[in-house]
Amino acid sequence: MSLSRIAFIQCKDSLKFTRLLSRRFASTSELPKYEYILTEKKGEKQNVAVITLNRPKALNALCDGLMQDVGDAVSRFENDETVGALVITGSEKAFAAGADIKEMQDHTFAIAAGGNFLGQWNLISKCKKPIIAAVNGYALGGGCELAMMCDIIYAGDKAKFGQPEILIGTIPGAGGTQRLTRAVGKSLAMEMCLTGNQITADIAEKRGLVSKVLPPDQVVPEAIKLGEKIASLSQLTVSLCKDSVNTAYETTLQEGLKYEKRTFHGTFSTDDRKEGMKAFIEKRPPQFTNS
Ligand code: DAK
Repeated sequence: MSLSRIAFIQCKDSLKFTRLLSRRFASTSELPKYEYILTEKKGEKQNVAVITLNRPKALNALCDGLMQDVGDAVSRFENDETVGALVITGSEKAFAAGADIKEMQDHTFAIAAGGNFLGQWNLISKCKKPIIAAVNGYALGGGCELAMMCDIIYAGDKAKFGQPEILIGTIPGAGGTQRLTRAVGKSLAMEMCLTGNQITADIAEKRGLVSKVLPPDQVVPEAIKLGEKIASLSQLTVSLCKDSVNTAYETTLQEGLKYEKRTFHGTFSTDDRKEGMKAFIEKRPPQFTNS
């Protein structure tokens, strides 16, 4: 009897176990077939990974299984040397309508606070490679928070951003009160978190939550183009730069400036910094080696 057959019989939650098995034996280059997401490599050089949330009947509600899929795919693409940037997107109707309320409804405080409840979420914000959120439709609650965990947000002109947790008796739990406040300022963040009011893509752009608003069918292609541009640069320098920008959220201005300067100095020990400057002076495109 095959290993997977034994697993099927022995495991109470056979579906979960089979998913684990398929991940365990899949190589980095060969991605497993996920239950809740689609993955592909796009761009002329196939160096942009696209993760599409694919749970349309629930408006991509972020159940634990979906977030495990996303976490697993992000980790694999992070370790895939051929990938220079990631895009996370959803459908035209919903990027994601939040964490799965049906899954959470019976949780006790002990379950929510302990164990590994929604434990995969942190993997996204810890990824060293740039992640672009390509948002169409609803980005609500955990959906808005997932987009904000990404490094850049492109939005379709019908996208809606909101933190409606207050309407179901709870508060944002994955950055809605923190990242949103830093992005749009206290007054608008307060209004959104205290009322559940949604904002349009235009307002989100005006307030700095998203960097570009596009017609819905252009959001993913433009995000991929942006990813290609980033992927064409030194991946080593890109990850240092991402780290330095993120440090702005974690520290004082003086400490941040010191960190930035040290990182800048550090680039002088890399081949790619030498090559970049040499290529500029020789008026030719640089050949980065990520070293
Ligand atoms: N969860 C589960 N199912 C959902 C859902 C959600 N968040 N959002 C939508 N659905 C389901 C609906 O139940 C419905 O399913 P059926 O009834 O057909 O079975 C289907 O998707 C279609 O939804 P509607 O019929 O409601 O569609 P409408 O177009 O009328 O309305 C809507 C769309 C997005 C306005 C509405 O569905 C809505 O208000 N959804 C809920 C939005 C919401 O409250 N989101 C916040 C959830 S709390 C954490 C990480 C994350 C979080 C917290 C902590 N840690 C790491 C600690 C996040 C928390 C949240 O996001």
